[in-house]
Amino acid sequence: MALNGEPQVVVLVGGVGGAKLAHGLTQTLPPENLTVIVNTGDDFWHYGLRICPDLDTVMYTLAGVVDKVNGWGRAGDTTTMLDALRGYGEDAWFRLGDQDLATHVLRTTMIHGGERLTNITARLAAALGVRVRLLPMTDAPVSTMLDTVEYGELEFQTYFVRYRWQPTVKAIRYGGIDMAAVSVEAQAAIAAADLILIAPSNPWLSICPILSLPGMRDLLLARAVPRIAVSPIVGGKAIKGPAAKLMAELGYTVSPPTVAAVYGAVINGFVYDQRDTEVVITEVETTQMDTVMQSEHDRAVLARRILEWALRKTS
Ligand code: FO1
Repeated sequence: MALNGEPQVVVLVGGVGGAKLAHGLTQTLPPENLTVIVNTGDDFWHYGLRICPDLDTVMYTLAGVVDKVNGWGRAGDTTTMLDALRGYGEDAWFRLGDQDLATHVLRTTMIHGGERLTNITARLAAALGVRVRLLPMTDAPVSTMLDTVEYGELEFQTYFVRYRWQPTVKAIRYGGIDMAAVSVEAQAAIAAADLILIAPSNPWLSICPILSLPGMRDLLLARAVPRIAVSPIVGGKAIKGPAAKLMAELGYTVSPPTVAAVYGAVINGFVYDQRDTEVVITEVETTQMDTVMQSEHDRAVLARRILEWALRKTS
């Protein structure tokens, strides 16, 4: 426990779904008690800029400036630059808003200046008023690559945005992962955590890149604290995005037990939705809740219920 008597919580997240749970946690915990570790496997270079979509989605959500319709990008953003690119005949398939561009320009400038992504993120997040600790999973470049039936191997954003996650996926790899280290900041946060959460993000596209960092699983397993994942599969479907489609393509049953099995020994507790009535999971302690976060109130309620359950249970 921290000096303020509240638990120190680390949450592993991807983009939109993870950002919602992280936001719910900020409504329940003091900012100094929360560390959000974000997937960076979806980062890429685009028009010479380093874009970190999941990091930015979480940062904008926690700063209260996210576009609430899309769940990513900045609210009220314009697309003057994008329209100008199209005027040059560019396809411009990745919608970069004008305000959002400022984030990428600054980040890229700092990267070229030799700054670590961890420090860059801290500076950008602080300027936007984010008070919790927001950490990229690593400072090294990692690229989630999808081997598809239709197009061969695709970089994540090409698969996800350009082809709207329609290609059939045969295999996934995390390029550069062997050379990527868990940052000292992420290591310290995990070492000090009273509770480790895995958000209802896509297991293969958002969470497994984090868990695949060299040493990460051992860091988590070394902590005799509740380590709890929340299922992103509700009623046989993904709440958002390609999780269910991907699961089926990779040969798995689309169900909460598959998610729990993918995390294996990394978790000792699992939350799945109350709508899933015929689920049997024996390997870890489980509980059911309403996990669908439609409103900001839902986020706070889910976050509080998870904390109450996690801190009541023994690991
Ligand atoms: N998602 C889309 O579906 N279409 C886009 O054009 C798009 C642009 C975009 C720009 C900045 C940013 O931070 C995120 C953006 N996203 C877009 C979302 C993002 O690519 C995905 O949601 C995540 O990478 C998946 O976790």
